[in-house]
Amino acid sequence: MSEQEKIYPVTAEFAANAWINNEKYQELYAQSVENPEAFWAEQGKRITWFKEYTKVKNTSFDPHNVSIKWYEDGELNAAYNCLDRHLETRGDQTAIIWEGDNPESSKNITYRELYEDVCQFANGLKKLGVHKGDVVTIYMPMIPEAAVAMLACARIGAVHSVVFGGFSPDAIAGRIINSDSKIVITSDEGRRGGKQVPLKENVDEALTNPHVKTVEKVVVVKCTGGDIHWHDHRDLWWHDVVAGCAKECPAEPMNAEDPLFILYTSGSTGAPKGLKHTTGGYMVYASLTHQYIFDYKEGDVYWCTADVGWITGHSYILYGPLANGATTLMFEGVPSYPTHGRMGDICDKHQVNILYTAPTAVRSLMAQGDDVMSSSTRQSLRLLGSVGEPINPEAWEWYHRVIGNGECPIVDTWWQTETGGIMIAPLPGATDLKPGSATRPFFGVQPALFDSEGKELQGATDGNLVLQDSWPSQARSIWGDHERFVQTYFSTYKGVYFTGDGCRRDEDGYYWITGRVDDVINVSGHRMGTAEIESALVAHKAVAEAAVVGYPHDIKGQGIYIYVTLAEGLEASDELRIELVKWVRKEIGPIATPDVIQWAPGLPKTRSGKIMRRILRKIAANECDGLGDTSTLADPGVVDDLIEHRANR
Ligand code: 6R9
Repeated sequence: MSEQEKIYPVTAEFAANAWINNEKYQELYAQSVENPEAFWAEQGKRITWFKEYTKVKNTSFDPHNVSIKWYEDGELNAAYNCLDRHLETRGDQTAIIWEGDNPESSKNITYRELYEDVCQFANGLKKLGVHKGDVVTIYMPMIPEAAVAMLACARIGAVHSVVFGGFSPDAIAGRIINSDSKIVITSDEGRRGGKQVPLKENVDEALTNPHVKTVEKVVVVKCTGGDIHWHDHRDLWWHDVVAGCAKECPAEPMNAEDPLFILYTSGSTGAPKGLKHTTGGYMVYASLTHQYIFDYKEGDVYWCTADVGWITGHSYILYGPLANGATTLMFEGVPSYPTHGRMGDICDKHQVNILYTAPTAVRSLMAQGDDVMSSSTRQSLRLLGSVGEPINPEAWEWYHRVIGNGECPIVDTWWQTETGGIMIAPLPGATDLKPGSATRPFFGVQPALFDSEGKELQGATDGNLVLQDSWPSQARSIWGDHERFVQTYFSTYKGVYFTGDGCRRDEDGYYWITGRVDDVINVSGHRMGTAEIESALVAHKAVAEAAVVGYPHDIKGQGIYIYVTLAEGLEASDELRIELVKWVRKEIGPIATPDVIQWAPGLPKTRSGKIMRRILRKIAANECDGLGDTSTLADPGVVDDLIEHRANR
């Protein structure tokens, strides 16, 4: 039997004890799609509302009128749901276990302590003149203050825009400009793998951009104590901001459709898009999926290894788990420091029950061999999760056998920044697992596969993945550009949401995500637009033209392969190659570090001048025999040259 056909049935333990078994799944799923109104009216009750909703769903995917509203007349506060409502029952329970980069530093923060910290900082933000609806940019390491800052914004109705700490000054500036942020919250430096990350310095540089006009204050957490430049008129220490502030702060009543946060993500064209997420539906969906997909039970210690700079961190480190009163672990460091056994050591140290990580982390550990985890037992683990990119069956098996000691189901969760929460995933008490498949849709999610002509495909087949109706945590728009939102997601296929992913459905109705069908690449679970990398490259004076594609990479999933045509009269050299790699890191950030640069005297183009990426992808993947039809090329000779000079890697 091939690996792909192997089935891991629901374990007896999960079948008996899980929130949802298969009958329940079938029953609730049917309800959720036949009568979404009634289903979501009921699920909405898991959230505490200041004002009850009377309307539930009001959504349209009609390209002439895309409009998405859930619980639209309800009022609530996200921070209240994550904190205040737990104080009476679990004030002394640990809300956040923080594990430092240094294995000797960790601390537990109770719900009451977190509540007080959030209130105090919320008062600090108010003191700085932050009002409901203002945008606050957060560029921070994985320290508790990042969570406090996000929740403090939510508490006063400010909209947070978290920028991942691995992004460059240019990327920060772009996001600040696009969102008109008034305040930036950062720290002196971050710590990762024993090294310092110059966060404040990056913010300083971002703010030298002449187009940044809205930032009034920069709040700086003292994290490493490293040397930084200080601008008296603008910079404030976090500890000075909170000094003297009360530890009580009323939670602002927010309409369900008021924005909770903006999060930028890459698409196939143009600058990153700021997806706008709102409050009510997001909180309902994040908490519901967290409970059922991770089968979260009272007292479980839950660890999601993502960074809060990504949607996974928003929904499944912070909002979902805290809304459910969970103990959520926040890790400052990286899986390989000080040793490759670190993740297992953390599981043992904090008795982690549920571990949610990315395939790239699994593959890099797998490359170290089976005894990479020998310093830990991981006996506390009950369930494993995967997110960010397709998990290949070999990595799935290894994750199951080595990390999970062969005893833990794996929930492979497919979703996107745009979806706000998990869309397709197994429920561990209901769904037999097939390694490599995200399996079946969650409640209310209606996937379908379309061909390139826009025809819906039935049965077992391959196609482009769309979602046919709205769900509560769906992004409502692109910040400041609703037209682009409509164009990007609702114009390819009429009346449905287009995900940008390819997918196969098998005989059992299981979904297997095959990867992006657009010009987005996924490097170590980080989503990047090839167009963004190309525009960074052509901004370098030596580059006349550049084309970027992804190619299969053993650990990262996809690597970045770049074809560069040099400016007239310039010679290719190793120095120039190194310079261009550095340039891209500086322009976008280390996550966009090129893996391969091939010098290309010309790029394959159609007669109308469009670069034929299909061919470049094949050459990068070393599939030069299957180039397909090249007859539409303006100059077919270009391809032979590229094949002949394929870069070694
Ligand atoms: C949550 C997140 C979204 C893109 C998505 C898809 C890929 C995510 C996946 C997966 C296969 C999974 N993706 N989870 N592919 N199986 N379980 O990662 O959001 O950063 O917006 O990326 O990631 O291609 O379209 P985001």
